[in-house]
Amino acid sequence: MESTLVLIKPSGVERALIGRIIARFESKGLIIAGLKMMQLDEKILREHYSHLVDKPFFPSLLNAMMASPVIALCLKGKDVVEVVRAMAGVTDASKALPGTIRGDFGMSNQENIIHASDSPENATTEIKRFFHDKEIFDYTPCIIKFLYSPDGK
Ligand code: FUP
Repeated sequence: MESTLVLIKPSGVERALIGRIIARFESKGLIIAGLKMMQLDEKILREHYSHLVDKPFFPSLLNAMMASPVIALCLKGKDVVEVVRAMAGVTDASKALPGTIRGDFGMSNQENIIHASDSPENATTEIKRFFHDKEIFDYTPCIIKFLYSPDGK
């Protein structure tokens, strides 16, 4: 089964949306394989957002991401990277569709509530960046047979 990395950003933590966001993932049938609160620093953010370090908004993005602790989640499921990106909505929350997390809870391009990995390859890298191996749990919830057919579809 595929895994992905989600961060509930300071815009989600400070606005007291942690429970509602995690509830959406649970209700969808995604398996929570890892979950923790952590304070990000410049080192990990320069790595995580290496594709953006030269952008004019990068200093502001750094401040926004260090404004409070974040919640890191490792979620598992069939095609979970694509599923969670769809649940997140487009980057600019003011343009994200109603029904998505950014669309329902945000109005900003930067303060856009969550991060979600954009490919299975990046998900593998990002899970390693935010979690130690022993913080990822391999278990099968007893509801699994009501989430998927016997052939995993
Ligand atoms: P996403 O994959 O949707 O998280 O989007 P990006 O990797 O392109 O951007 C990462 C983060 O940079 C966004 F979540 C918010 C921030 N950002 C800005 O602050 N301003 C911009 O114009 C674009 C992105």
